[in-house]
Amino acid sequence: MSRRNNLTLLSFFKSASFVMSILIICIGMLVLSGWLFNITLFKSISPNYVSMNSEYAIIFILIGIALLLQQTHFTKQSSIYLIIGKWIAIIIFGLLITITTHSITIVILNFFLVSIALFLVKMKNTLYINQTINTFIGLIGLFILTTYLFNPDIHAGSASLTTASVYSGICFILISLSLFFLQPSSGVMSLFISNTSGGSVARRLIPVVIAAPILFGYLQIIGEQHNFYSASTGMEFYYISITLTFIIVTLLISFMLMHTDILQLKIERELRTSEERFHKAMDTAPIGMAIVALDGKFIEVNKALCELVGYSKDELTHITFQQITHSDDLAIDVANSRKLIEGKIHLNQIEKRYIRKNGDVIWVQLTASLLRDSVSHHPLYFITQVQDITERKLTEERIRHLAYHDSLTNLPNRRLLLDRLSIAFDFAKRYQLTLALMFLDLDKFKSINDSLGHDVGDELLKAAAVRLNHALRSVDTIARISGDEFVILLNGLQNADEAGHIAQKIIENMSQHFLIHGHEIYIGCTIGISIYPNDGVEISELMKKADLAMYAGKEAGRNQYQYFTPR
Ligand code: GH3
Ligand code: MG
Repeated sequence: MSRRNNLTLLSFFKSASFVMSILIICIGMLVLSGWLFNITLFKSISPNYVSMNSEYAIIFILIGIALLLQQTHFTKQSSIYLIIGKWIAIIIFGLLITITTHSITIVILNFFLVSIALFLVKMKNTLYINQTINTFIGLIGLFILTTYLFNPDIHAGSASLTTASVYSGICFILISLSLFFLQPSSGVMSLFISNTSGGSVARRLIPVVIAAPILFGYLQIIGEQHNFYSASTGMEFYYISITLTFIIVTLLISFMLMHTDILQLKIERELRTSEERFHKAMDTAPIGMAIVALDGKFIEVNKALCELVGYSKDELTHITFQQITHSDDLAIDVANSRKLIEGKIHLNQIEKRYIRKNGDVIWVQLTASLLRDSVSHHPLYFITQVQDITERKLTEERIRHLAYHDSLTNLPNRRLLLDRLSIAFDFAKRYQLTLALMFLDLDKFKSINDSLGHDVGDELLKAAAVRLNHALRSVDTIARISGDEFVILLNGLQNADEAGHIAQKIIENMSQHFLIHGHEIYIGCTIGISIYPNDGVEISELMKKADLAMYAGKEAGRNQYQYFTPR
């Protein structure tokens, strides 16, 4: 049963209780007016009509009013009605004592119970006693009603079974239900609307509770027909045993329901506290946490996650994790989520990037697991933990950069060059491409150091690196491998001659003056070129040959390029 249904049912019970109280008053008024004005209407319907005692009718009216008064909400202002309601219950009790002097019947006993129940209603700690008494009143009401209904001699005239029984029976059932419905969400009543096992047990007990008094009513009629109760003591004995049985049945049912109810309340309370504890823990957790639906929607998020991604809780619960994941990391994240659902993995642990609300990219370590239904094992949702690792990632990135780059010029170093060379050579081998390797050394660089100082030398190296970089295409690699020595890898050449053109362009470029710290510096460079596959197919061989060609260039007067194999 959904929460909405429960609420409709609750308001239905409340209005039912109100209607029943009115009905009790109406029946009381009807009987009373019949007595006052001596209406013979009923006698025409049933010749052996015996009216209900007028005292009973007055009591029923009072009960109805007491019930109505107690239906007002228990607030400071309305508590006066509750008190009046209770006083009426006491008055009924007093009235009953006077009636009891005439006779003690099952009806009188019931009236006593009703007044006690009315007194106890809405009192703290008496809920279960009240509801036990209510059940009992209902059982007796049903019993009275069924003894009348089963009576085959109804028209032949039976002294004890009269129309009065019908009124009493109906009224007692109405009182019992009305009292129950007064507190539709507490005590035993809560079970009738609960969708727990306690609730289903309670609902299944309804037919049993109704069947018991009907059976006893039937047994009484059978007993009477067969003169089973030969003496009046026999009848009394029967009533006493029924009453005892009802008491036992009522107590048993009440105890059972109370027990399940208390257990149920305890479980609910424990669930609530554990849920509260979970939310508190989640919200105070220093790392980002989220409960994510299978389609990726954030169901619940904590403060830390909101701060991490820069969205408010409300904003975040309206978007999916896919929407804030960096597009390069999306495929792996989605694939892993699918594997989690399929049960192929138990944990999705990846490092990924989120795009913050302001557009910044952050790195996070994501750990996601899947929560499944404990019974059906159906996937319910992901539980994810998100840790900010941007700082670590940046440091790692910096370290990696340092390991592969020259710190002065920021160009690739020998290590990265060798990596790129091996990739390029593999590629060239497979597709039969021509590569060129150039060794470039600045001419008379030492003299700059000596005349203008090491710092100016450094700045000149940096400026030369920038200029070289500009002269080349993005597919080419330029590395600084030592002092004033650079290596250039030219990819995808049409032919070996192209390398010479590029070398010439570089030499012309480099021979333009540099302006460093106010000094106009002229520096040339010499380039040695080896060609793959013409000069060799191994990296070391081509490196060596380019180096040799460069030295040949130096010997030949510098500021020029030389092929290892002259063209
Ligand atoms: P050549 O034309 O024969 O190449 O003459 P060179 O003066 O350029 O001599 P060589 O290439 O053999 O020497 C390079 C010099 O570069 C050696 C060293 O003093 C200097 N050097 C090496 N590393 C650095 C550096 O990081 N900064 C500076 N400023 N100078 C460096
Ligand atoms: Mg040099």
